[in-house]
Amino acid sequence: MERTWLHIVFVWFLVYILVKPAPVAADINRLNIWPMPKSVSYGHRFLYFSNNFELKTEGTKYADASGILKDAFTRTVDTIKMDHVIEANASHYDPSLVLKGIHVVIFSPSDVLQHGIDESYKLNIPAKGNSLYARIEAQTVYGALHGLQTFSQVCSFNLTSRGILVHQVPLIIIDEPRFSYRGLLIDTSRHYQALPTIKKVIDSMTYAKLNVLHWHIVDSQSFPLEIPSYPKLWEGAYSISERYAQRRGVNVLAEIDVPGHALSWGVGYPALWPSPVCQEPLDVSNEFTFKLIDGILSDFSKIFKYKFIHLGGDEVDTSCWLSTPHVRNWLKKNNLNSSEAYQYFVLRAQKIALSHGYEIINWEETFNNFGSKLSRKTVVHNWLGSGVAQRVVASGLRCIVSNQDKWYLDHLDALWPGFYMNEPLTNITDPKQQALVLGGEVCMWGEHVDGSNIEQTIWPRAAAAAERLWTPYDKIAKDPKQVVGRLAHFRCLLNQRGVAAAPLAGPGRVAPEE
Ligand code: CP6
Repeated sequence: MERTWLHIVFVWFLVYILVKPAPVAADINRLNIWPMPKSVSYGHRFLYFSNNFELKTEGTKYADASGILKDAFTRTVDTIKMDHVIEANASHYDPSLVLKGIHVVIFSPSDVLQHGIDESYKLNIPAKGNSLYARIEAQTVYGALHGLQTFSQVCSFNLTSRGILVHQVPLIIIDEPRFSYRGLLIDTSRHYQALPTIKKVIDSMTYAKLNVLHWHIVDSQSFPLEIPSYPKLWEGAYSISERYAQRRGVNVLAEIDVPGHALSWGVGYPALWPSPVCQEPLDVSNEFTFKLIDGILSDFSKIFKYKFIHLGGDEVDTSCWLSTPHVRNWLKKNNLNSSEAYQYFVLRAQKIALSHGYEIINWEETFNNFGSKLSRKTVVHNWLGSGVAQRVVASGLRCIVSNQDKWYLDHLDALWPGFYMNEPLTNITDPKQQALVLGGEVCMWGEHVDGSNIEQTIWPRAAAAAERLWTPYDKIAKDPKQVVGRLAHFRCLLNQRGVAAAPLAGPGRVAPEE
């Protein structure tokens, strides 16, 4: 009898071990930070996230007069409380271990946001002690903001304890971006984008540590922008978004694309059109064209404090300049053919931008056609194909990578593994030339998106590029399959934060594993 009971217990024990259900939710023991930091050392213990989680700033050199840190801290706590990643097997925590808050120490007093500022941070979460605080150290407040984002990703809601747990402790992270320019293009010309939509895009960028919003403000289709010097161009406001982005560590790169892609300018000022049947490129023969560009850039310089301005210069078809009599006469008088006139236009616009204190970004056609004539303060923005970056940096100019077959979000059939695998330094081996590649940018052209679908078109693919731009090369997975679970987790986090990121799986896609 006794032997039979023992037998039964033993058999059931075996059955339990063999058929124990697999955890259904995210594996809390996997480090689910996206983008992966430069250096991480972590344990497998848990802390309770205090109900009165607080910010301490003793010893900091940064006064936070404008409340950037305080507001970011409040947003972080709100976000953590919204994130409901429920994990299955966090059974071994000690309820007496409570994380009371974060102690943030910033060494620079300045809150100036600019290209190339120090974005590094250290995050340390101890696992033992009487009074437990996480600690973030950073040179600038914007580095500290990245630290808060990373912190939010090691917190999750636990169903068993009905509270938030901080996991992977003890945790020590030392982090900084690989590239200083990590951009996302949005296009407000082809479809109207409401201010709340743009603000939400900015918020979601900070989750993936993207730091440049390239705002393709105007194009042929519309001029949704107020220019105080030229009131007939007025249609909408932009200063609020600029400030909103700056407080979140996101630079705003404003673009006015000239001389092509500018038909809409002539709706209010028809003199900018060479003729009623030739409405673009802008009239190169008219002084008013350049006076107006000067007025726009003068107004921009009061609002857009990023050191770069984007002057476009792409897809310029000059054929109707030649068929417009007064422009043709002007070309003849100045002894210019039409491609020389295109060069004249771009270089003159560059000089105007320089006179307002800006450095310039131009699309790659300008480099391909007259690269040696461009201002040395030009950054060439690649979009046509690969190989250009190599030639740009060999010529000593700086470059941003966005090749259309890899990083164009409006190519809806382009899949996230392709975004993940696009390497900006392909075939660039000389460290001096590598340093001229400022980074890259994913482009969300607006022909097919508006507020109804912009989020799921940007995410999660932009996140794949964000890791490529943030994480050191030697820590980037060689095979996207190795990161699919972690990316699926990040996508889920975006959903919980109210961002409609699309699923990773689908026909031909690498399937999520959770
Ligand atoms: N608008 C402007 C666009 C594009 C460019 N400039 C574009 C071209 C080809 C593709 C996607 C977008 N819509 N102003 C090129 C930089 Cl495939």
